[in-house]
Amino acid sequence: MTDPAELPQWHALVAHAESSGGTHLRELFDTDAGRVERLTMDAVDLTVDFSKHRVTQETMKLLVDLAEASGLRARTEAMFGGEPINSTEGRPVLHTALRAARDDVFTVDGEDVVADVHTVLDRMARFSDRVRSGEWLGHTGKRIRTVVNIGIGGSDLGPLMAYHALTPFVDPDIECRFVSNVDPANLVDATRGLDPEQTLFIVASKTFTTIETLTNARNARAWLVEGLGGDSAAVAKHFVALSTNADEVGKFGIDTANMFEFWDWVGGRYSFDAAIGLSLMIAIGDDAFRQMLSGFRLMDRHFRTTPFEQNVPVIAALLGVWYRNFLDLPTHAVLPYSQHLDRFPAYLQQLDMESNGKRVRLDGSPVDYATGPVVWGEPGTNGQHAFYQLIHQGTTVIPSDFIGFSEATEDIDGMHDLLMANMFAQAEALAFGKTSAEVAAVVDDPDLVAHRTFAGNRPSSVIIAPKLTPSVLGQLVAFYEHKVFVQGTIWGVNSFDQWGVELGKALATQIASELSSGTPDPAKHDASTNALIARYLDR
Ligand code: G6Q
Repeated sequence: MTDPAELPQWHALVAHAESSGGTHLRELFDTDAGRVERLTMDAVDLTVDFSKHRVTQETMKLLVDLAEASGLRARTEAMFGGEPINSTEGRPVLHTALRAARDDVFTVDGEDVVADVHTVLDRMARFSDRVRSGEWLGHTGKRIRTVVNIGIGGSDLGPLMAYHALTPFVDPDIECRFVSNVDPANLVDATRGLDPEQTLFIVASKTFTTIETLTNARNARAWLVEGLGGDSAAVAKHFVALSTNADEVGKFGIDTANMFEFWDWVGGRYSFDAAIGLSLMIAIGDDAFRQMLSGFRLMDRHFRTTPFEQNVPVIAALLGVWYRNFLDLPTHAVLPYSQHLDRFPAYLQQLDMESNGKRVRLDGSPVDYATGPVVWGEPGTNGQHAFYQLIHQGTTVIPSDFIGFSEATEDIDGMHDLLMANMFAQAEALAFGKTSAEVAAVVDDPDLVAHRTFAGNRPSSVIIAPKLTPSVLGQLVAFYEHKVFVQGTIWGVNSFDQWGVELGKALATQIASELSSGTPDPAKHDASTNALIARYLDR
């Protein structure tokens, strides 16, 4: 397949970066009066100010040329058209069908899947209504007060992130907790203080073979049965499953009537708008959940139909490619100015790094250019008092996304203005800095001038939406999903597999049997691992 680094459009960007990549944002703003208007774009309810990026009109044109040359249009249509673009697993990639309207059509092997999607959504809605209203009763006849989602990776990060994000929409009578880690502390903490009679466990696992999830689920079942006097019939009213694998769900002992299915054309990290979102739906209700889906759908339409020059996920992706491949910047920060988005950076970390952390192209040939960046972040303003020092004055330039909202979901005495003032100030300071002449004019001690100078020229996007509603959350997530897809397309990698997790899993299974039997098998490992195992067993 085509090596993108061999394309003339790539070479043009290399040359362009050499000749103009260092131009300071101060100069870019001083010489281009139309810049802010031209580089501020709308997508549904999101407004994104891309003007503080180190790009000119020429840069943007060359990047769009690269997108065209990469076959982005054809691959986008192949994704929406249900073609098996996840070629290493031979599967279509149709998370966009999960938020289809009832009369939309998405086909897999010639069969429309939208009716199936809505059948499951309607079942989820009936179930969550029953739990929320108190009609669904536990084994001893009491209503459910706590829902514990047991899942990991894509079966955890999405519902957890969204549950935090939509806190103001959560039913105060039902609490959700999340167990993911095989560290026993996670399950112990999540069940602490809970009444088994009023607890519902949701076992969320696409494959239903994930060791962490099944281990936690088995121990949760033991906790429940013991708490209910040893009656294993209690499982029926206290365990439901979210999975593609009915056989394994049945073997675990959950009635498949209490299983909410999804399909192998949904990747784990793209699945919380499918059945994996059941805990969220119970928390916020069916209506709010569907508003979230409509937000996803509106962003899908923006992505599929808007010309590249105004297409917000495409532009965000191209800027990321510009920094990663042409200005050699290895990381990307996501900095939400919203406490409710505290898990959003972690969620995006998986979405981006598991999707584009690849070193071979679709055809298996090695890449000779950088692919996915390291994605990281924390909410502001907290990050300002911790790691922003490095973003402002460190030796690594870190392109950043600031995310904020015009209106607080719940304000107290103007606090929201202070929050947003900080966000605007950070983006301004990063871009324009403070010159040594400006510092010298106000600082008495000349020895401090260098320390107090800010070079600036540090790029960021500022993403603003009216309010963090379910619809806006859907829009934000779909925006990043499509951004990641565009970058994967340009790099020619498969953004939908994750073979990188396999080797560690296989080795852990081997070592787990050595630890539980107390019998190390040195022939299986290197000297360092053998020494660590021996030390652990010598406790
Ligand atoms: C996501 C990955 C991975 C997956 C977990 C859980 O895209 O595939 O994070 O979600 O490994 O897998 P199960 O849902 O099958 O338990």
